[in-house]
Amino acid sequence: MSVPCFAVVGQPNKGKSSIVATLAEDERVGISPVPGTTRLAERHTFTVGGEPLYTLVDTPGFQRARALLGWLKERADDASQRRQLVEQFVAEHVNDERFHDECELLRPILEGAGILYVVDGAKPYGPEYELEMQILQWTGQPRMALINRIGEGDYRDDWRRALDQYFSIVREFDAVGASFDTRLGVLAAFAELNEAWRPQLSRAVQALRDERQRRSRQSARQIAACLAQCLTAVERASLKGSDSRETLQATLQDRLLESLRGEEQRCRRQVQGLYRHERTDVDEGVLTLVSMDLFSEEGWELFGLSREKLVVAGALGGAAAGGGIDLLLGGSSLLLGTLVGGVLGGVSALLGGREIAKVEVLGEPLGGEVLVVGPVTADNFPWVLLGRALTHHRLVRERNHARREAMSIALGQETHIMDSVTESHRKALAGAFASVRKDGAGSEQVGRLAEAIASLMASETQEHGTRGVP
Ligand SMILES: Nc1nc2c(ncn2[C@@H]2O[C@H](COP(=O)(O)OP(=O)(O)OP(=O)(O)O)[C@@H](O)[C@H]2O)c(=O)[nH]1
Ligand SMILES: [Mg+2]
Repeated sequence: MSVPCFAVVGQPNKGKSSIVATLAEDERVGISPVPGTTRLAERHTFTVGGEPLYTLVDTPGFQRARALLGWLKERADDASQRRQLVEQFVAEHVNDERFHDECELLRPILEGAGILYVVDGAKPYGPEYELEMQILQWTGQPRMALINRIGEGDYRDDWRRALDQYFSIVREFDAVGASFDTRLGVLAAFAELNEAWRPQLSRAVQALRDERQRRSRQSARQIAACLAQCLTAVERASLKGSDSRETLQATLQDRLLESLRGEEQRCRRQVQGLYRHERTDVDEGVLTLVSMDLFSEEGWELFGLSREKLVVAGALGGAAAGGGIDLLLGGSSLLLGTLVGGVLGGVSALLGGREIAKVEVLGEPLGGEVLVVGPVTADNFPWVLLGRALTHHRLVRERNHARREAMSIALGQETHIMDSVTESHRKALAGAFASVRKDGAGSEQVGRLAEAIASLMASETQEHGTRGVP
């Protein structure tokens, strides 16, 4: 069976390429405010697990609809000849620069693609559009119209009245902001266009749903692995060299922070990869707010490091780890915060004087001593990391592939993970954190953590549905 194929057509700059990018989940599609960006018809096939589900063809906009329709009308005696005439037009004008764009956009339709005609519902309707609609009608292919509003104006009712004359299905579709459910709705509407496509498109809708769940579960695993790494990370170096202990300790602390940041970055790239948003990752600046310094006070505040919340997190997650380690070290641990300076000092103060990370000197079997910095023992640390990871995941999951601007979190609007986590999730997570801290980042501990995170994500999705970022 051939893969259902749709040509996305319309005037220049109406969001055709944006619709292709969103529906095909392809962030490489060229989109820009400059009219005439798309010059050639280009196929984008949406696949899941290597299986092609449907194809969208991005096309250049109509440029000379009046001349084209004039040509057709001059030659048509009756309706039965219309399609054949459109074919003849394209055959005769392949090398005619004046009709380059028309030939490009008509060719995939004549090859069997369904038509998705895109208009901008923020701009007034005008009779010039009718020329295009007639040309499309003459191809005889199944047709559907999408009203994409670019801007504040609202002429949707006028558009509907006109489009209803030429298209069996008319839908509104926000190319840039459409939710996952809206996307599925459009695919279901495609299925109504042509009986033959129905089984494959139903399959595509199901595959998309399954894929979305798979991505969530995989993301939970990635986040769990990242958290486990961060909770167990240590840096060590021999005290033999010429550096003073203070200098060496500062170096190791820097290295530890660097490795934690690296771990978080790596996790984000993996999550974005799962959602086909690899490109967003290329520009680190794109994630400015999300990628804020792990150890700056703002970073902690972003996820609501208030005293009460800290107490909650501490009581549930950190009591065993914190107390146990202090005992184990017999007082040799130091307050990492006081050493890193003001910024961490602030955090440390909030922590009520408890250490942020372990620092100790160990004897080596062959003599000499090593300085070990880490792991981070602060109670709230895993919660902060998890809050950041979940926020990032939510942004990525809801982001359409037509968006080209930076992905950012509006500071202060984000709620703390503690506010939305139920008691049972909180307990499961706290237990999983404690077990990683106690027994290390082995597959059993990571698996347990992944399960707790996946279960939290699933409840979030149920609560928020598949709407945008809360
Ligand atoms: N706010 C908003 N902007 C949109 C929407 N759809 C498209 N745009 C913007 O409109 C501009 C044109 O979008 P494209 O998808 O490149 O339009 P096109 O129809 O493919 O244009 P050509 O290839 O030039 O024919 C881009 O700057 C998009 O970001 C939308 O739904 N909302
Ligand atoms: Mg385009």
